[in-house]
Amino acid sequence: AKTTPTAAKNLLTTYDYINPKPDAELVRKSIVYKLIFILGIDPKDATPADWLNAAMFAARDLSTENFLSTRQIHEKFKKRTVYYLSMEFLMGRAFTNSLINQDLYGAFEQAFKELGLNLADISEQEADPALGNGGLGRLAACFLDSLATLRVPAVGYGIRYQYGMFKQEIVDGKQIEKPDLWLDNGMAWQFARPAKRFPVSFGGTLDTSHYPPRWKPAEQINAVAYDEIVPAFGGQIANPLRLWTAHTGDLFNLASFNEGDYFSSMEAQMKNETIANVLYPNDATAVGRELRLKQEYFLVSASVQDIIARHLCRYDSIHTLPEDVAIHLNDTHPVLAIPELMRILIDDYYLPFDQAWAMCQKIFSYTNHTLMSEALEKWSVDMMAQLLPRHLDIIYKINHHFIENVVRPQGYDDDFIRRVSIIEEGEQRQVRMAWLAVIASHKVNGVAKIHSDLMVSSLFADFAALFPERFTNVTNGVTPRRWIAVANPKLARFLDKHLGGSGWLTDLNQLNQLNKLVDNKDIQNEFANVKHAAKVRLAEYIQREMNITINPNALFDVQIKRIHAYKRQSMNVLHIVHRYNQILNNPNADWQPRVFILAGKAASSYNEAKQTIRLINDIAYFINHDERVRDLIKVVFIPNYSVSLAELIIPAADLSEQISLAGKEASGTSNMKFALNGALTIGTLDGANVEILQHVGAENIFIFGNTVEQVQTLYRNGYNPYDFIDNDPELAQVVNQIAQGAFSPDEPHRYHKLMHNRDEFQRYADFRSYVNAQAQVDKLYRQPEKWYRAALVNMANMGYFSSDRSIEDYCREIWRIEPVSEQELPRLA
Ligand code: CR6
Repeated sequence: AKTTPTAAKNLLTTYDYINPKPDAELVRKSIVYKLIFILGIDPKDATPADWLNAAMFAARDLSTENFLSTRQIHEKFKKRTVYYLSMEFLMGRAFTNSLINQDLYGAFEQAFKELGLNLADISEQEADPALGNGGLGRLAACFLDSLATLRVPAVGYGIRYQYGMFKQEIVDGKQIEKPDLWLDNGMAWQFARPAKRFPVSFGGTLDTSHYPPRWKPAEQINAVAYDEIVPAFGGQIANPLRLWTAHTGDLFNLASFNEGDYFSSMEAQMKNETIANVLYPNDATAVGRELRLKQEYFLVSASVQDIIARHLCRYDSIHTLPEDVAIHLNDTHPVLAIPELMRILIDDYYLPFDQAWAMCQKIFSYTNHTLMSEALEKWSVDMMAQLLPRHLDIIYKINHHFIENVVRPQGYDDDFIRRVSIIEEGEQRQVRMAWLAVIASHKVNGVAKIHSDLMVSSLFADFAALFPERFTNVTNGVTPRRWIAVANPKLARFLDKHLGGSGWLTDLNQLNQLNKLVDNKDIQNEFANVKHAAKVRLAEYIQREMNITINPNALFDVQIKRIHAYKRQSMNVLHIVHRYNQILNNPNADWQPRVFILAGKAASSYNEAKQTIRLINDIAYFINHDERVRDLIKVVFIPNYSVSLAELIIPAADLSEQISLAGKEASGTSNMKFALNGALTIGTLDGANVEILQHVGAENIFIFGNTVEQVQTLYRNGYNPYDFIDNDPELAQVVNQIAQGAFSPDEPHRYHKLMHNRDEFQRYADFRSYVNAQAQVDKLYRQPEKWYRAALVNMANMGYFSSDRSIEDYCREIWRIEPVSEQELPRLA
């Protein structure tokens, strides 16, 4: 039943939109057509948001053929495919990105000009879908861009949360969380797939009197798909991001309905509607909530069912699954995909356990994104027994198989077995999801070299002894399409000019050629102008949105990321206050003016992080209004950090703050985006900073602070913050000022606890070396020739940090996937 009428087939290859490429005239007609016939709006009444929707439909049309033909190629050549499972995709705005990837920006710009409108203003109407918390979700988005651009057969699977990351407002210096209504204006970018639905079951009982045991679930929810097109740079290929939503119409409590209790079956319906409602606003902290577990199972159950259905379209046997399919687990959140696939293979396809297990081990791979113990998911055995009895049963069997067939034969003792068991014993028995991921996967990787090494020597040391060849590293990367071409068009033109074309966009190592130009004064100046223009643009935004005036000639010192104690925003604050004191002590010295720019969200339940936001705002208010500092310091906390704000801020940064405690930031990815945009890094030997140092050279980066080994020694010797405070009078002054209310006179003890806690992340130990490194920054900035030379060297050596390189590593080392070849591409008529 898969025939295509000939007439429709022809349309698929001769659609005159793509061949030849549309000009402004055709684009304008298409936009107006969409406005009238799809949206039903008279052009004379259209708002900018209406125009955006019309334009998005017009742009979507232009990638739809590629999207459909990509699927056809994959089917025709039976391309082995990677399925990337992630609870988060922080895609950012789609419209401008799609125009740039398809080389249509000019045509759309011209079309809007003819309509008397401005494309840049229209693009600003787009909601920024924030279906992720931070680095992990944005990494997934960069990876999708690279997968498409490299023509890798790939599907992203996630959840279409009704409410993404909350909208942050700052009221009286405090974070206020408001719902993010990203779907309010419609979502022209996604195709609804009402027919693509899979039932997801929960609860009930397990009847073990049969083999395989029979799971009789209590509830069933339908997962329904929405597909978002992920266009490759250069057109031709487009992959899907498939996002699941709960079909609320047919949520049903089968058990109570069968018992005739219609009312309580409705009650379950109400409760379950929330499954795809909200993204958990947490970053590096685990949530032990039942709804979270349900969300995770909802994602993997729908996705695994879909993966199998797709496989069976190509092959008539389930046995070929491992040749056809690679499933990647983005952190532990989707790890239930392992018992879910086992369940389907055993219960629905009657495969013996050993055979199903062997298949899983070929199919799954897993990325670890943190060593912080609070972020390693564990679910209580009791809760899992309630919600997913069959899966718990399978996990027990996996654990038994692992201990009896893998661990014991190697002669390990009971203590070792207790440590590696998937089930953590104790008052509350728990399922260790990371252990399950490691045991089931053929490859486990960390996200930067130092992180992968620490992963093997600490968190997974026991497993590394069992499976030494299983562990590997893939250093993170970022896409130059979004982080230069979309975010910083002036820099893109600069690179085009000096690198002889735009080849760098898909081959970032070409930036290397800049190395021979770094001493050229004209080129330094030209880059300084690019930087200045971005700073002016940001200054205008800050003036308009926050009514704060900043000087674009000052040094822009930027820290933007989730607010977390380990990222040490409060150490940044210590330096700001220290500098403030120095200026007041010595007002006539030749100070380098600086603007400190911070942004980021705190998880709603994370008090210390919220206090930090408030402290930054209190200090900003105080210092910005102190006449005596004469604009030598300005402090700005920009509310509601998002991908689109990052696109505005990163190009404008002179200095990138990457100051986490060594050993705590697995990789970081904004560090790469900043350096790629010609900012210099001040940072610790943590995460990818270490590799950035290796690539740009010690003279072009400001490294400070204790190493991982020194940090561990301090911990081991019983770290005492007062060893540092009491021995550094300037530090003691800063701590006392903040703790005693110098910046919160209306409530003097507001920050007492924040300053006098146990300083888990050793801010005080690194303070002095941080302040010294900051002095080096000032010194270099006063020598523009040296500064811009260093900035150019940074850019020139960032080729390695393209997400294209990361994805090539994954394809080769982990997934064994071949891209669509030149020959397999459809030929344009
Ligand atoms: N918080 C790491 O902390 C890393 C990203 C992407 C993080 C960060 O250093 O760059 O993942 N970890 O690999 C988690 O989310 C668990 C992050 O974004």
